[in-house]
Amino acid sequence: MSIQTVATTPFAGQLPGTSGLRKKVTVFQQPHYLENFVQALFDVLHGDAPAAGQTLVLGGDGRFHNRAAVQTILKMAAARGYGRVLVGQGGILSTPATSAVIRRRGASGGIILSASHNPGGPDGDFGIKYNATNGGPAPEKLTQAIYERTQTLGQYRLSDAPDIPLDALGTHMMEGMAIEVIDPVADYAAVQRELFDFGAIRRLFASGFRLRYDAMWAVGGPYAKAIIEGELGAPAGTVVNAEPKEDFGGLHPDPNPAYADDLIAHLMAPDAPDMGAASDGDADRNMILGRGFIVSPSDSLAVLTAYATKVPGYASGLAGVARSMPTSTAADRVAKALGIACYETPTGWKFFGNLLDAGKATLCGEESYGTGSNHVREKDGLWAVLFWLNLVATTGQSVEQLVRGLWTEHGRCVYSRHDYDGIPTEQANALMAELRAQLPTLAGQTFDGHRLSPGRPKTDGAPSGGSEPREAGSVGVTISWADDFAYTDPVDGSVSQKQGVRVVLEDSSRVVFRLSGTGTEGATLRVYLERHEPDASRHDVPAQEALAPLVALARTLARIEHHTGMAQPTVMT
Ligand code: VG1
Ligand code: CO
Repeated sequence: MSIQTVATTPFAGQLPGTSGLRKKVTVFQQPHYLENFVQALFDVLHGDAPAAGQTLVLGGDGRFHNRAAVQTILKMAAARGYGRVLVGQGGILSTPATSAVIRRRGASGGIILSASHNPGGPDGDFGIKYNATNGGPAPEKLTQAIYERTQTLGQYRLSDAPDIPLDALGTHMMEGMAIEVIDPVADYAAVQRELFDFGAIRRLFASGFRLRYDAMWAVGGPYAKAIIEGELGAPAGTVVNAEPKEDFGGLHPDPNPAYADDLIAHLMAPDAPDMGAASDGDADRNMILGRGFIVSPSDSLAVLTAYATKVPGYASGLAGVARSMPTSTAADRVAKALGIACYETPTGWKFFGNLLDAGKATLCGEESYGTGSNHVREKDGLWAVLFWLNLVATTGQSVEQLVRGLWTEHGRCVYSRHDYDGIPTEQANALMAELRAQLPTLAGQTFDGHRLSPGRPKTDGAPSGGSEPREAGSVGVTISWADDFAYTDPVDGSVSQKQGVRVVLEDSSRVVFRLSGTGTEGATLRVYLERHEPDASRHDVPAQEALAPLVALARTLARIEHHTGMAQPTVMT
């Protein structure tokens, strides 16, 4: 065994996006591609010094290329002088489990191999990201430094040791570094046990409560099996599609109404179970359903916030709640009623880390099916399912009743996200540039359902939408304000600009536009739509119908069809 130095040249584009570096598997399979990124990471973390005595956590969502990448990273960590690597059995660790292991074992950080909700397999996507000592995703300062290092890299170092057997628990040595193959579930399960009333959930299942948990052939399966069926006594078969596959069965492991159609069909059937749930590729996302009822992720965060004190881990109350900017304002309304702070951050879990570390927020959530708390520093799919189970068990209310209670008290934040996938990057950039150029003149403009026109200057008491009568049930048609969201981190003062164009109407309805930072092909435009409906008699109007006037405004304002050639979104959630 010896340490080799390999000459290399920089690759363009190794800039991590919303959640790590994601590229096609074929890109990661190029000689030196993964090695360059990992060397850049180690150089930024340790400078010229060895990582002596430090512990690294390593694992991934089990997708195609996971095993090969784990072996490469072990050899590079050995060359870097790490004292110990904790690697999940079979190279597997879910994203929230990695966060839990880093925190519980006092590791200096961890590497997660995942492209999360993106499809897998030899033609699919692969990804890598680094989580720091607090267990959370590397902040932008760090990802930027890694990127800069990738652009000047001339060599990397790795051991020429043989591959390590990963399928059995045990410890191996490589160049003086200990490699411990750990149970991927143990630390994670210990964290959940401290938070939830497992006894109450066990009694719920014993009373005949039926759950269908769809792990989408991804890494959530082993965790859900061990905890929900194993510890909580749910009948065998509660967790379906539970075995992690390298290509997720050829499906998108993305729990939303577009890709979890099988689960939705089960929950809409006459003999539907009481609750449905799903998690994504790396098990940090969650989708919650009641019998015949789909819970919007923004509502889920609001319900968890409202009822948190029913759960042992949060019984003493919440310090605050945080949501990503495009997530609906339902949580804000609950926070206000509870008298706690609500923070609005840019999209991506890395922005919650400081708020959690500083004790400013206890719960966090995103509209993209992500919810979590200060128990780890990642969103956590199974945690959200356990939270809902605990609430159902202790309140005696169904999933639907819990959400309807929220609506009755605070009104319904009708919400949808429309994605336009696979837009040529230049066209997507042109669309955003045009939107940004309009920002200074948008306030006061009116929209009649077809076109925008400069608003009449407001006079006292005059209806702001012009003299035409509004359609019954139409949204407010005058733009109140518009901007490009910028965030100043309240803890370290770091500033993140251009985080999404917000257009807010006089009745507080909202349209937000931003480009995805997780895709690997062209660009994805995300259009987020929100409208508050206080009138309970209108709470059952389907979201797409209630939001149709806002959709028309969004399409006109951004000239979506002109720029993309698309008359309809690819995915609506
Ligand atoms: C998307 C979501 C964002 C989420 C991110 C990572 O990012 O919008 O809310 O944090 O995915 O989720 P973007 O930039 O594509 O909109 V995961 O589960 O893929 O790590
Ligand atoms: Co994910």
